[in-house]
Amino acid sequence: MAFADLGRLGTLACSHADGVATVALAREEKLNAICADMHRDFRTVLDQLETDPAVRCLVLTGTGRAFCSGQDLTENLPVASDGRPDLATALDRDYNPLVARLAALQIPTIAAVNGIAAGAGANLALVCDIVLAAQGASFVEAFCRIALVPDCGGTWLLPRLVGRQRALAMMLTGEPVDAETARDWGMVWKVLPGENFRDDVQSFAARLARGPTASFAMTKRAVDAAWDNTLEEQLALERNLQAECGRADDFREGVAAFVEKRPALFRGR
Ligand code: LHQ
Repeated sequence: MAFADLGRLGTLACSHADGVATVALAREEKLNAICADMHRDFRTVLDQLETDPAVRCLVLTGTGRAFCSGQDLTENLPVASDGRPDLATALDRDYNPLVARLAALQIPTIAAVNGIAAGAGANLALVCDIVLAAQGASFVEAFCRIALVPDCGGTWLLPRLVGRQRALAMMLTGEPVDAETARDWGMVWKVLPGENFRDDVQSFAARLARGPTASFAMTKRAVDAAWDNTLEEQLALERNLQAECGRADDFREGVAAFVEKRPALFRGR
């Protein structure tokens, strides 16, 4: 099976066009709250995204007026032997693998935040490579409102994007941050008008899907490794990745296209 064959998959609406896989959270009545069924559907989708060479960019978005309201708070969570909620199991089994697999994808990932992104929903957006937000969208680190710590990598991602103070202020107050502020703080790449949001996102994503996918994957790897590397280590990594790019078909095509004054036709290899 290919990603393009998935179609509507329980709680996720999947579509494929021009190398772009779009996965839309589809539980509108609960603002796309994440439930156990959605985790099951995500596992199926990720199996395809990780292996389907026709997919060269992922767009994660929401149906209806919200992006995602985080964990479905009306759903029964795992229970420990003493009868209290066992949130570690929810993270070990569902959320942490989801975040880790999204972060490890070898294609550009875009969060198209069409409306409110709360709790785990906000942090799922931030784990994507590029966040596009519609005017009127907002981000809420809602965990403090129910006496939880931010999860889904939020405590790792948000301070890196906006700095410690803004991250902590969002996490300790639970105040929503609007799309324009999120852009000014570095959580969002661009804010787009709401009317044509889905078309504009598709055009942007299709441009990335036509790009040199293998070198994009290496760029992601280099940027992610940089957090823990010295400059010297990073220079060595860049050297090795550049050596690999230099041997690839897309480099030859990129240079040929430049010399011939025509657009490059990258095949992602
Ligand atoms: C919802 C939800 C929702 C169910 C709206 N669940 N129904 C990980 C591991 C394990 C355990 C715990 O958590 C986690 C990670 C997390 O994500 S914790 C954080 C969970 N999320 C939240 O705390 C946010 C809860 N939602 C809200 O605060 C508001 O709904 C927001 C600010 C998102 C939107 O507010 P409004 O625009 O005013 O909409 P609304 O509140 O009226 O919601 C519309 C409907 O959606 C409503 O249902 P109803 O039947 O009354 O129309 C809500 O109950 C439902 N809904 N979020 N997470």
